[in-house]
Amino acid sequence: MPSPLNAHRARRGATLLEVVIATGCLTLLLGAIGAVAQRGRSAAEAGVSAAALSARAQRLVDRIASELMNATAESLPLAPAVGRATVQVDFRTVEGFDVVQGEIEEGVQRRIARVPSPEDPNDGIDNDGDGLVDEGQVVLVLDTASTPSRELVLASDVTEVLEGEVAGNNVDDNGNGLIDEGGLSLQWRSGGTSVAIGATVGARGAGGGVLLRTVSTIVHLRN
Ligand SMILES: [Ca+2]
Ligand SMILES: [Ca+2]
Ligand SMILES: [Ca+2]
Ligand SMILES: [Ca+2]
Repeated sequence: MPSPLNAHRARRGATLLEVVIATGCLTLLLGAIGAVAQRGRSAAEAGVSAAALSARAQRLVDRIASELMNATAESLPLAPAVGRATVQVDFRTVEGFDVVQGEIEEGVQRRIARVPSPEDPNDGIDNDGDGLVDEGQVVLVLDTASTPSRELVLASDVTEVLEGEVAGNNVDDNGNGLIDEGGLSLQWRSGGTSVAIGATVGARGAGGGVLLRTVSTIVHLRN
């Protein structure tokens, strides 16, 4: 029969063993929870970046459309050649109506243009290592005659060419009717009374691959 002292030691030994086992179980459990949480986080990040990228492309196209919606058709430069699009448009918006002269009052000349990114100059190399080669920005110049120029960056990470297109090969690779169109694609339609807008933005997804999102719309101009 164990003495009270031995019984106490046995009980203490069991308690230590239980603590070791419990700690081991807890470590495994925490590890499993951590792995699940990590997987959940990666999935969420991938989902968010794809959704965020879609939203950025949509916001860019919506903003360009809202600018051009009030532009007068006469203020646009000559239309690009058939089957070609441009990455820049100068325009004037309707500011009011002069009842004495009986004519529309136009505002200052504005410009929407895709320009090279400061971090990734146009040299065929992905200088900033973001997975996009020669991506650019789309800017809105508020007054083309103003010095220094006042401009807003409407979007960054606008690709060099529209999604599916290969630059400079004189072929319509993505089959949208335009040859070698840029990541911002502007094309006059219906004799210059509407403009087709397309834009592709890109970013590196959580999995390391490059995500692209393209949005397009057609806006009818003021006559
Ligand atoms: Ca880049
Ligand atoms: Ca570059
Ligand atoms: Ca094309
Ligand atoms: Ca091409």
